[in-house]
Amino acid sequence: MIGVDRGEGAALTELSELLRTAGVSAVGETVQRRDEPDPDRYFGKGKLEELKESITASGANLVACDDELAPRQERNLERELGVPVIDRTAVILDIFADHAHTAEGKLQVELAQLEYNLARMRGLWTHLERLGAGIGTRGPGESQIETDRRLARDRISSLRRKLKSVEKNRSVMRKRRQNASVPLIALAGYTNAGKSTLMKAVTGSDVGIGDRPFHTLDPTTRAFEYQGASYVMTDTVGFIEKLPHQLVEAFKATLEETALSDLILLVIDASSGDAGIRRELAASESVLDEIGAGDSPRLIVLNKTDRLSGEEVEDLRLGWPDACFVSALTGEGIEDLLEVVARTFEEQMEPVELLVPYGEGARLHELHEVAAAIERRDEATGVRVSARLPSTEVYRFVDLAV
Ligand SMILES: Nc1nc2c(ncn2[C@@H]2O[C@H](COP(=O)(O)OP(=O)(O)OP(=O)(O)O)[C@@H](O)[C@H]2O)c(=O)[nH]1
Ligand SMILES: [Mg+2]
Repeated sequence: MIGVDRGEGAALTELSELLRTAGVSAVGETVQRRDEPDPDRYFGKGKLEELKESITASGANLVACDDELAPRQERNLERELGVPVIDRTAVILDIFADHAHTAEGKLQVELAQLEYNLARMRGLWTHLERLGAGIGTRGPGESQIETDRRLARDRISSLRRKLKSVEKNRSVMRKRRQNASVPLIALAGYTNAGKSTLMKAVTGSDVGIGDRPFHTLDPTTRAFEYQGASYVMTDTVGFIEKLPHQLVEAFKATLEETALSDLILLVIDASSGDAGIRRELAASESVLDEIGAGDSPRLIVLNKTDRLSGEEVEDLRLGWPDACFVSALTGEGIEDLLEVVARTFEEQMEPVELLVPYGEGARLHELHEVAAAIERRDEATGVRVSARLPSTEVYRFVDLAV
């Protein structure tokens, strides 16, 4: 494993986790302290020599880089080192390809992989073009790559079209949920933080849980009730630092579930230490920004408290006074979390008493679209309705208030 320490102390533990998930075992790491990777070879000359020696000594047959490599860096490294070189993005794409189960997930991963490969082919192609211009010929390699690029582009357009139609289905379902005006809660956060475990603890539904990054790729939505009110919870793909933008792009539709939710539970592994918590939070915030959920209401959930001592939890509470502390595994704190969630939604809803005159079915319909906890009673002049309305919608019905 290779990486650059930009002064924050590069830890390749995450890369080794990713590699383990992809079925590769790491035998060593070489890190260089520098502001930016070398644009041509990633490392400087001396470090490259050191790397060569450690490859020979360890018998490694693959080099994995913690950053996304420019095609040129990748090519130069392979030439110098004599072993295949892959970057972080390729490793993550590989894991995604392995974990995608639904038709949509598979399409999304293939799209991301093609985009990634196309960029690489383009790099190779410009390189050959330069050579070609030098010796004044068009090499066969070049036309082959042109064909490959065209095929890749065709496939990309066809994948985009297919994804569009899947998306349409999804938005119909989402619309139906929104109309039912059941609050939608989305789980978001670092991969392996325990989102799916929390989903299971809250909804009782049997979702996939695994001690490896990116176990969940396909979104799951489950309903649950708390104190008589209904909610819907969605669990989706986890985040990571430097999440390949091709993936964010390809998973836009999936991630939209998160962006459109009424409340985001930002799940963080509380046992990853203060620096770890901050890192997970920063990585999650940056993905949320990228998917347009930067301003969505959210609640920080610090999970896995069972791994901490009572004292450690108290210390964390001081630093994170607004966070909810839970153990999705033991169920500790879940009740308090749901209480906070319920209160959050209550604050956004106002109780109303309305009288809808007979013959105004359209208004009743309108009401049903946005109101919750509707109770209706037929009276002499119309339907008497008690309900809770989102504060932002109350003005639409003031004329019916009693
Ligand atoms: N000790 C402890 N382990 C937990 C807790 N919650 C989750 N885990 C473990 O953490 C690992 C990851 O849990 P998941 O629920 O799959 O995590 P996730 O956030 O859904 O991860 P991805 O879907 O891969 O992004 C599993 O091994 C869980 O058993 C907890 O509260 N305490
Ligand atoms: Mg999961």
